[in-house]
Amino acid sequence: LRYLTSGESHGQSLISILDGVPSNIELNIDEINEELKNRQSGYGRGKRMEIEQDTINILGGVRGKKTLGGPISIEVKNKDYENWSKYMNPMDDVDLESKKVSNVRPGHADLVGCLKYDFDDARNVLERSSARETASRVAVGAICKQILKNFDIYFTSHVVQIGNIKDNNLYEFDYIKENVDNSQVRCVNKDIEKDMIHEIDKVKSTGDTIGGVVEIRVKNVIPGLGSYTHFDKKIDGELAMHLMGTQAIKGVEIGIGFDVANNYGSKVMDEIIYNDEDGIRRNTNRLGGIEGGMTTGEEVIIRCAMKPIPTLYKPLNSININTLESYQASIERSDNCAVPACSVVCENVVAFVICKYFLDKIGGDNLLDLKENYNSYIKRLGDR
Ligand code: EPS
Repeated sequence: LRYLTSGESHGQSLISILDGVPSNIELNIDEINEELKNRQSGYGRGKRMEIEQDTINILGGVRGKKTLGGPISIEVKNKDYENWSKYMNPMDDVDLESKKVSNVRPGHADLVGCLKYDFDDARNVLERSSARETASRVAVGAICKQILKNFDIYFTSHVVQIGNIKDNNLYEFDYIKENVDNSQVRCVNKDIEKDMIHEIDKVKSTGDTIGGVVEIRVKNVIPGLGSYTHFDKKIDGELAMHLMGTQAIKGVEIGIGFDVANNYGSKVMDEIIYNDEDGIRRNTNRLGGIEGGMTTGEEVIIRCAMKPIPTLYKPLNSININTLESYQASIERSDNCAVPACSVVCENVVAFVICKYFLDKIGGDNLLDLKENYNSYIKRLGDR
């Protein structure tokens, strides 16, 4: 399973091509669009979200709602392109001056992007580095979820920190899944939610931005996705790569994460138990469902730290890349907190990786073969 995305934030469309999906998987377009809507609805987003109402248009690889086994091409249109075609049209002459960005923003891809690609205009960089691209990644992940639904593998995510407001409570998977979409900040504790909203408002009033931490959970993952046999087959490595490759993510933890360093071994490992009903289980899940680069069958638990968005309404000191004079960074329309959106994005990014490793492990060109292979693996594990 692999995918590519293409498209600029204010271009015509975002396009993704997802290759390796088995045939005869039924797709539910409403569920995919619901994911896209959730990505857009978080508290703290800017004016752009009032313009866009993202929905997907499937251009290939699917017939009569069922996958054909070939690459699936997915389009998410940018409604804002109407207002940007004179600056962004790919093949006509365009107005290069009106939207030119020369005062590069600290913490953004602007500066190094211009140096590396030989641009005098950071617009050429920010259009692609923009987190608008995550709409494509959510669409791809949403399709992966629909593949895995056939095997009762489910995903959820929530916000556990905005700035220094933390939700340290432990929640069951189902509680998060049932409640998270009712919260504007994707926090399932009503009191903490209020504090988070207050924090976002406070930060916005000062022209600043704020980051946070999101937690992703995956339920009913079979044991043995990934492998200990080589570094690049370890599923935790691949999860970290895809998540760190998501705009603004600065850290990824699995299970208790960095806390492994603060505790003795007896408080880090999960004891192994067996009973006839549940089979082989772990008594705790501190290692977040991954041991030796392989899923254990326990819930996969991942946390990601998102940095505050670098586009500030009270800009930091920087330089003009063309004159090299000191300037304040450019002010662009922006979100002041995108942590709730990041929770939806990371959940779908994880769905792609889990699906990729699931298909690698189970194999099968079509849903029937996949189910047979799955059943035979589960039966063999059950016999142990
Ligand atoms: C973004 C800037 C804002 C965000 C955008 C990401 O857009 P604009 O420049 O049009 O105001 O709203 O996010 C999205 C459009 C999105 O769909 O998530 C940036 O600079 O990264």
